[in-house]
Amino acid sequence: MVHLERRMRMNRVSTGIGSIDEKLGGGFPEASSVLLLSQTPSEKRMFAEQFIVTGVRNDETCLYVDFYRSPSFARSHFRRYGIMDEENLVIVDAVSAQVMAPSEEKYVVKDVLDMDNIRGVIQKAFEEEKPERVILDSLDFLVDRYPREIILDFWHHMMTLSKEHNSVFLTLFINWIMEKRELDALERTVDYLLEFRTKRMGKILMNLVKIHEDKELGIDESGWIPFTFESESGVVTYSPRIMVTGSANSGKTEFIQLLCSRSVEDEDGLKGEGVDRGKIDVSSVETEVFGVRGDESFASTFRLFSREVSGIFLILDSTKPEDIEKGREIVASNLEEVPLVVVANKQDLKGALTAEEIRKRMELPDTIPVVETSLTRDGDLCPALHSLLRLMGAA
Ligand SMILES: Nc1nc2c(ncn2[C@@H]2O[C@H](COP(=O)(O)OP(=O)(O)OP(=O)(O)O)[C@@H](O)[C@H]2O)c(=O)[nH]1
Ligand SMILES: [Mg+2]
Repeated sequence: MVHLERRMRMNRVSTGIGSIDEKLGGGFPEASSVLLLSQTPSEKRMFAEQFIVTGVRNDETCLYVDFYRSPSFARSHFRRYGIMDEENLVIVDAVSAQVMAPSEEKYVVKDVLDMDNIRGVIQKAFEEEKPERVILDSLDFLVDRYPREIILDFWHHMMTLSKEHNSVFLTLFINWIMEKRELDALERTVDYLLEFRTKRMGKILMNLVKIHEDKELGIDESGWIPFTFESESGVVTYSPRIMVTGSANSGKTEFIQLLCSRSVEDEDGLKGEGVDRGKIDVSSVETEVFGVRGDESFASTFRLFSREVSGIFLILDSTKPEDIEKGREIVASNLEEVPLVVVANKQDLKGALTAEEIRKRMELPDTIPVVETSLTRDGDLCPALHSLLRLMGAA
């Protein structure tokens, strides 16, 4: 408990990604260790770069131990984040010697097959530069070349050095070789585990990160958080989005309110009157749901933002033939072929057309499901939701 209180009071080191800092309580605590882990290649490095760029801009000394990229190539990557004072970026060059190229860096590993050489160069860099932030890129490079005990010994040495110098230490690791038991042991030695993966949702390829924290901090692990790179801001997080559209009075608001009663968070009063917005959990990814009336201007506005939408519910009042005509236009304006499900609503009313009749009238291809609902009678959205998630590849 004393330990916990001490940790909570510690200075926080910003990751440079607003929503991640928020979840971490301001950033990683000083002197903490973080494992960036994935099972397949993913965008872990982008996260590490953002972390370094944030430090460099904050006038902190940042040490980047790179076994994979030449220093000039690494620096060109850092420049994508915009202007910064590169004086604060110290690269331990473990690449030039591998390709027998000269190096202009101050710290150079001459022989990556000599562990004493690696350890010596890094230790010297720690002692002379006293870095606030350190990246090891990466552990898998070493796993391919050294026996397990030697790597673990080296890695613990790195962690000790970081604690001594109050540095936040991030290690990148693609694990395709360690067994679960070994990996668990590795995870237990770090303060934070950040898991990365890449997943396709709709047409969008998402980079996802999930934060697991030191249990002593008493904070639960996060869901999967999608992130991307934007040239102005660097790494940013976002929510996938599902659009609910259809004619006036078809049941959009009712639909969103029922769907989002399973909402994970409600912090900005999402269920208020007239607010067509909510959040749901789609395979552990927080997904935004929003309503847009399918009126005259729909096709032209939709063209502008359709790429940012992962799925569409088209809600029809099944008793209104004019709704069905409007629905045809909406389907026709979905040029990007965003996954779409037609919801044949108000099935409880007399004269409601069946899903099959609607399919015929709209001349829908088999790839677009039509699902009957009666929101005010049973409010069962499961078949509609399941159909869309299947199309989005998320079910
Ligand atoms: N009988 C019946 N009424 C429904 C059903 N679904 C929605 N309604 C009713 O239809 C009316 C319109 O529903 P809303 O959810 O407000 O429709 P909307 O699409 O958001 O309408 P606008 O925001 O005006 O475009 C409300 O009175 C709902 O209670 C249904 O399945 N059956
Ligand atoms: Mg409405």
